[in-house]
Amino acid sequence: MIDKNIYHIRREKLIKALGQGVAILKGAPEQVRSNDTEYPYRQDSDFFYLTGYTDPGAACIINPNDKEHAFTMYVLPQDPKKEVWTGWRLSFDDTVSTYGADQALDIAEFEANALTAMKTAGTVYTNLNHDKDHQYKMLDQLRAVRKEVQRTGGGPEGLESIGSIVHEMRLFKDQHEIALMQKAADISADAHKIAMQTSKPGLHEYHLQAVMESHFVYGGGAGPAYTSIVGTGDNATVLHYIKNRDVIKDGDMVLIDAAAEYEMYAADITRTFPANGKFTEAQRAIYDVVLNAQKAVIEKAGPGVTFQELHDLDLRLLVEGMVDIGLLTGTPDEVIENASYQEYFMHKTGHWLGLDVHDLGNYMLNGKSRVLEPGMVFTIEPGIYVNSKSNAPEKFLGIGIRIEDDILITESGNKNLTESVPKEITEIEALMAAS
Ligand SMILES: [Mn+2]
Repeated sequence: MIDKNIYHIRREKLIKALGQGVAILKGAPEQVRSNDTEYPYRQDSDFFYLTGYTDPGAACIINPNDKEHAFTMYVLPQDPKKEVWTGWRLSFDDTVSTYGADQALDIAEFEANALTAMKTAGTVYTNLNHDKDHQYKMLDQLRAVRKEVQRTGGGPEGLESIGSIVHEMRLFKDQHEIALMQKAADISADAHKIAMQTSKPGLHEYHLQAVMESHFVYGGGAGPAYTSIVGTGDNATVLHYIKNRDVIKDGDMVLIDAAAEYEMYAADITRTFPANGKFTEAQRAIYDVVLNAQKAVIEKAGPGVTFQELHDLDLRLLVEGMVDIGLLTGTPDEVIENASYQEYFMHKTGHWLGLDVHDLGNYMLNGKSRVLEPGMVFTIEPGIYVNSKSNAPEKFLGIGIRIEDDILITESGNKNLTESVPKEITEIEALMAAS
């Protein structure tokens, strides 16, 4: 049962921002997987955020200039023969009452009505996602409407991304969203603990992927929020390693970056642990550097701090640690200046998290790094990756470590949504020894 009021409040905010503009939005298209079968359907995040609608074949027009029908949903009409194959569809009346629309119409009427709505709009807002067919169609219609403007003097000036309004809204999570994100985090946290308890040399990377993804679904999630990364040994040093086919070898570290999507919201967790349950000295040395940086950055995260300040602290601590253990030479200042750290740490400290795992919203405002505010959720995920081809001391080769948690900014500081997954060496070793 969807709480239509949540989406109504969001549309009200959107309508204020639209001014004379009109939002003409299309749901995500279905994607063919092979021949006549499709990938599991997932709604476009912006479309979902404003409507709560998760089925394929939909569109909507949010038009403040239409006093009677400010919010019109366009959906697939009922068709018993097709519904037997793909699932029951709501009637137009039930669509209106379920989603709080002012009217629901056949999707076949969408394009013509979009054209009409454009004629009285100041600016036309639409989704600029991967659905290029929709965007070309919108441009065609805009061109047609602009021709008339020559004579009438009215009409839209241009096409703008709905993201320019909605992504800023999505950056601030309401209580409803935070509850869903906590649930996604909890399911994912449990799955990480299961993976640690399952790991042993001789299994394959995919065995750990399997137990985790099984738990994502068992826990009520839709499945992975992004392609699961389970990398052992040198594979852990490849940032987006997703093959997950290798044997887990004794003495390897296992890096797992995997998390569930729950009710459209993503979690994003990385943990790294020794395959056999005991850290070697070299593994412990690098791990401590990453963990120390990660904990310090979490400690600092709170209202008033900028995203850049978190990254600067992260980089400083990682570099100091890498110099300390002999992974890098020179003073920390020199290493930061000459960027030699980039051999081992080559990504940012984190990213926004929400409906999308790499959630939308700007990291910079007016050319300056964004100041954190309550309701923002993002990851903190320092890492050190020493691949076997690098110039590091022998003992460090083939060790990749990342530790990632999901952080909600609160009035007083922050809340770590994923703190229930062990990350202290003693905790990890204890959990693995007990299984
Ligand atoms: Mn991440």
